[in-house]
Amino acid sequence: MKLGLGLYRHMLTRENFQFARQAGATHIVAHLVDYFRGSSQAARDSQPTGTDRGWGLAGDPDKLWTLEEMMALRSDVEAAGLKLEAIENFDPAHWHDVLLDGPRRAQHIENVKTILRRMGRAGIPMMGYNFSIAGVAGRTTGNYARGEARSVGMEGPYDPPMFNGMVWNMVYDTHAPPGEVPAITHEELWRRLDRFLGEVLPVAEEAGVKLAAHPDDPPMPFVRGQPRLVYQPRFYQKLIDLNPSPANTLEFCIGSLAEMTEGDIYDVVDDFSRQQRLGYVHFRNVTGKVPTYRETFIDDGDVDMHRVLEILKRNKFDGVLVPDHTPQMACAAPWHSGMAYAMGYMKAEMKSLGLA
Ligand SMILES: [Mn+2]
Repeated sequence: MKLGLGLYRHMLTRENFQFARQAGATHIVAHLVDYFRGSSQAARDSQPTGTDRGWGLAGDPDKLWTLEEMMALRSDVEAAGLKLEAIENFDPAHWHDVLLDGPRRAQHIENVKTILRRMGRAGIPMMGYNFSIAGVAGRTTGNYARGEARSVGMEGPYDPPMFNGMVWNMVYDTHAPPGEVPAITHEELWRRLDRFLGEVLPVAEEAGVKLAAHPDDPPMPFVRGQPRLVYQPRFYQKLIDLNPSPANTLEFCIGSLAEMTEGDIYDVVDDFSRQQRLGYVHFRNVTGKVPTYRETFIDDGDVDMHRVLEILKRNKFDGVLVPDHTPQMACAAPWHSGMAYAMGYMKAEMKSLGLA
């Protein structure tokens, strides 16, 4: 089992790679989407939360991530003594009509295939994604965590309408006509996912890249009136069963899974790690369940993280764990200190189990 760190796009710097290495990480998960672009949010050093207009503006629809930039990123990561394990999340600008089943769908499927082929050539083995229309929306921030640390949570359902030109909690079209994105059914969303996996997984396999699906965050049946796919653990099984490709794996988020109202988190970890379907793991803790939960320090939530690691060890999971999110600590470097705390804890737990 390996310790990694996830870095947002603007954090993909030599200094942060060194920081990751210093905190004991051996792997990096890189976000290439700039979630904060054009946003009024001041805090780029925290996870994005946004407004009812989403996090920020999606990227350039005509500029896919190039092979050159992927190779440069990999080489920068390796220069710091680390490995680049995954890219996390597609840019809504590149694939919005796959999610929305819109007029540019065929082009957007080609975009995804092109990205996967380039990742394969650049030697990046994993692509984390989240097949969601409303995306990571509806969370609040507050001094929720131990010692009044600033953290993220949910305080009830979130169903304001989703404006035209938005998907996945970002704006991809600033000139979209007024109005709302019509709601679809859960069945329709599953149909879209099935079609996507059927078209894209063979290309992923050929490229030597695995797709890894994040569950819904927050795991509500609906957000902004839009249905969600994986808001209970049993829907993760449905996703796996949709397509037997070995490239059909999970971006296994302990936090989101623990926020779900069904299932026992330890059984869930056992179940999916036993099936060898974990791509990589978001290793974070939480207290409460939807629609009222709070993200906590790693040792301070409902989940016994040591027990989770024991189960992963027993089932011989050999992939990467990243802290995902942590509360912000009261100092000059709130994000970094939160991450350093989580990684130190993880490293110690892994050592105690003979895993690091
Ligand atoms: Mn996560």
